[in-house]
Amino acid sequence: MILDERLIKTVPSERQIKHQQLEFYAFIHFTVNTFTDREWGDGKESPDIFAPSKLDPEQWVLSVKSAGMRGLILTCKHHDGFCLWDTKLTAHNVMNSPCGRDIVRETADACKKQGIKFGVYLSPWDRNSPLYGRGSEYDDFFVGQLTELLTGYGEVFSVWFDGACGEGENGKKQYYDWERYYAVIRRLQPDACISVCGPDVRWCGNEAGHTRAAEWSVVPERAKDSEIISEKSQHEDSEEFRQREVNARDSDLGSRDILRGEERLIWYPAEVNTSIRPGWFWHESENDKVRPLAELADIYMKSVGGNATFLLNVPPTNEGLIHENDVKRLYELGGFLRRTFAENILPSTALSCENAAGGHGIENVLEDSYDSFFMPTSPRTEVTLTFGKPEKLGCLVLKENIRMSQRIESFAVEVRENGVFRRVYSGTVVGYKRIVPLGGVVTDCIRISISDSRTQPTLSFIGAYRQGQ
Ligand code: FUL
Repeated sequence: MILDERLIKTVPSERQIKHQQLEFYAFIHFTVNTFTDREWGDGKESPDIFAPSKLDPEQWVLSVKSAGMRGLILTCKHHDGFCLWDTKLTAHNVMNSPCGRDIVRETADACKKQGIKFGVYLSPWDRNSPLYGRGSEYDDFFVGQLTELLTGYGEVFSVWFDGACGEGENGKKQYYDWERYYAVIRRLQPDACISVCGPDVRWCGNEAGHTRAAEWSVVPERAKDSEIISEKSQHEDSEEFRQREVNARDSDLGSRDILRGEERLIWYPAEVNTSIRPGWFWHESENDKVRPLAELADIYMKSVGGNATFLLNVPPTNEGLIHENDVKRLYELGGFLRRTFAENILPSTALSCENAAGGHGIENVLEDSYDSFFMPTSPRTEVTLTFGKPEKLGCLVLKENIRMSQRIESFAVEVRENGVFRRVYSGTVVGYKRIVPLGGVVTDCIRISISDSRTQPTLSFIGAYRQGQ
């Protein structure tokens, strides 16, 4: 019955599960670029220009929290090499600027105080360091930077590396010793995920917020080496890149056909990263270009609701605050999510299913936990949700027990109207979470049919939500 043992033996690590459960978290891009109106600095900027007059990392944290985000990743050092913390390894840092405050410390503390996770972006490409391009001398310096960040600022949930690798101030390129960097991170922060240029979280392949209809978490190991996703991130400072979508060749990374014949499979879940504005850094000219609520809500539904996580960048201004237009949009997004998922009506719904395996009955989907889950005796099954009266529904949420890998490959949702079932959705991946939009359909009964699965499918949770007001 099992299609291929290796497929379902490929499961997430605990750190990957914890990371995926964060679902939605913020990127904060802030450095000298904020003051030069550029996207990439050249490393020659004077620390004197870094002078935010109203710097308030707690305002950043409160703003992103209002959108429902559960973590924040700060650009501790971008390609320009300017460090936002009190580092002993280079003078090119915030303590030698008019700001004079350890921004990494203040941000990590604000996250802790407000109960969200803190993560670090540290650019391996460093256009300021004279050591860059000098092999292990630079690796020592970079490992020293990692060590400061991973030992001095409390728990870190993500170490986010992009793949940009240009020339340093001496005109040379550096060949990064990734394995050495990874070993340091594992030793100092074993629970942190190493994202994008790392083994734990996969870049979705674009920076525009474009999502795949089928985003698999079990993929060939080759996905780690950029062979499938041709670039791990932006390699040139171009707006065109930031808007680029996934190309067709990359649209399916893990279907049964793709995995067939692959020797090594890994659990490598996707993260969708994009900015709330056109740029990663703040530009005054983009204050009126904050993305509309509908667009952000759509990316949320298709990323978090499409078996990926959502990393949304919100850049502070040169005053050191999130701009009021972004603050407003984040709050609106939070409101939209609170309304959309206000009440799960499943507990007062009659549930029935075909062929539940012993101990894995359908009632287990009421509790959102991997300890109790529904599992039928065969790869196909049908689950029926019968409401006491017609309900106007906004969406349905399905979750697999990913501790047992992802198994579902094909499913459909039908709604009953005037006694007749009508198919409103058909899909492939469920994985960690699938949000099925129902668009306000009025129905007294929903049928979920799983028509294909790698072996007996699991559902750890089902939620049904009324249309938000
Ligand atoms: C890329 C960088 O070049 C961009 O500036 C930005 O930081 C993005 C998230 O990653 O590789």
